[in-house]
Amino acid sequence: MSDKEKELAGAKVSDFLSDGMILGLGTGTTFFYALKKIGEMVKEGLQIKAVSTSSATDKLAESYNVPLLSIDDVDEIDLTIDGADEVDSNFNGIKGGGGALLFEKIVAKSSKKNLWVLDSSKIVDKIGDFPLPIEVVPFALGNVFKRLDKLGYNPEIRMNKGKKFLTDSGNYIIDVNLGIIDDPYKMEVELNIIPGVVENGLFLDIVDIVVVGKGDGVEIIRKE
Ligand code: A5P
Repeated sequence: MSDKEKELAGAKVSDFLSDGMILGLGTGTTFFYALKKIGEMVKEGLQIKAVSTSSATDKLAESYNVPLLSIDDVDEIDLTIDGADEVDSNFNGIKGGGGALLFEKIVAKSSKKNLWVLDSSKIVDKIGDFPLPIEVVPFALGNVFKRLDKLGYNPEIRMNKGKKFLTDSGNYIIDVNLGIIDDPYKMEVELNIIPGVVENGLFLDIVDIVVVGKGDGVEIIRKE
């Protein structure tokens, strides 16, 4: 993981922005650099409005004077920019390392285009090495945990400073350690039909453009 690569990828978003756009704003340490660049461009006169995916991004966007809209105020988002935890060659990924997967997926699926900014460590042959986050309503936490354990998915309740990590929706997160996910489409359905599961961090057929910081440069990979 390299901060320089994150910064290079984040700054490259300038190539994809134009006046009048409605943007989706992701969450995370790589997206931070993208938002910094968006903030600079807004300061220089870029006219955009944006929908945020987390309370952390709300605060940052406000500090950069990026005008925010509620998702209810927009029919469609032109471009959502976000980070990711892993991406494979089929443009499928895992997200939610920062815990914002639910709002991120809602915003991503309401967008005409999705662009991810990454450092080069996030590109993998097959996704699944990164623990897959599953957002669960509090009532079902123990119940869902037991089901995932029985399935052999090595669940762990996400913690933060000694307390259970709480999402912006007031839910908890269980991370499952799967190794390699051979069939992510089957896995997505299998997880989301468990009662009490709100969403999982598999982002399949969502991203269109991946901007990867690589050493001193940036590679742009587009889905055909
Ligand atoms: C937030 O919940 C996540 O989906 C992030 O977008 C993802 O974890 C990537 O974050 P970093 O850029 O901080 O690694």
